[in-house]
Amino acid sequence: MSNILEQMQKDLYSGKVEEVKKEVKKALDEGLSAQEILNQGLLKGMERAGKDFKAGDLFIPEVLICAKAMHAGVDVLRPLLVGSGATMLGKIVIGTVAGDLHDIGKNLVRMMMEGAGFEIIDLGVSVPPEKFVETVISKGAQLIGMSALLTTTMPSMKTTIEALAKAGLRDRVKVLVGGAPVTASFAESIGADAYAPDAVSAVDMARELIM
Ligand code: B1M
Repeated sequence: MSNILEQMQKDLYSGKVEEVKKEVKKALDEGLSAQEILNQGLLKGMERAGKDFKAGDLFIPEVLICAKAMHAGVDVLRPLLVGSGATMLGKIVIGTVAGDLHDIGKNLVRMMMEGAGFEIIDLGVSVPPEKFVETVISKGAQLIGMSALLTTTMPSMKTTIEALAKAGLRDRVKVLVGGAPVTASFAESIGADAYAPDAVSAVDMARELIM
């Protein structure tokens, strides 16, 4: 692996925001692709932080600092991942479900969807079911994308689908779910239309569902 990617992983793990930004720019200058830098540099660094967090070797403030460095690196890549001049394929409301503050994966999904030409309304984190429903009505969205990273917040996906049905919207809005603990069988069990394991397949699924 290129030295710059290894250094990027280390600096992301140490939360060195400015260094990570510089390394992302340098890696681009060296000819690495945005996707390669994202997968082999930034996400690998975050993965290491995740392992150590799980093992109890890193604590929340430290993981937050890693996440800040991750966001800084992704910001540099954003124009390349998102592309330009794409036409709007449809409207998607996206958010992390109620009680859940994890947004790195959701932001990647949003970026990829924007890049593919969808109009995205991002409700942020800890989005209650009624907020999803309200936004579908006010913005006329065709799809809701929900992200959950905690097993304890996954049930909010089901509650949101029930709230859509109660509002009489279920027939005209598709539901896509994802996030590390979410599976295809869970998606099916709660009545979602689709599950995507990563940001790239989320775009494929959205295309299939809306178009
Ligand atoms: Co938290 N956390 N965290 N955390 N955190 C996890 C998720 C955990 C697995 C760590 C662990 O113990 N191993 C664990 C959950 C355990 C469980 O539920 N089974 C956990 C926990 C327990 C917690 C707290 C409860 C800790 C505590 O307080 N004791 C707490 C909860 C706070 C809350 O949400 N209410 C907490 C807090 C935090 C931080 C705030 C410190 C920080 C979040 C910062 C932020 O997001 N801005 C954080 C982080 C960073 C993590 C880990 C380390 C990394 C998550 C991440 O960003 N991954 C995570 C450990 C891990 O996952 N290994 C962990 C990278 C990201 C690109 O992947 O989000 O999976 P991911 O997204 C992927 C796919 O899943 C998919 O595409 C993305 C890109 O390919 N995808 C979708 C995601 N959403 C999608 C939506 C789609 C389709 C695909 O359609 C709409």
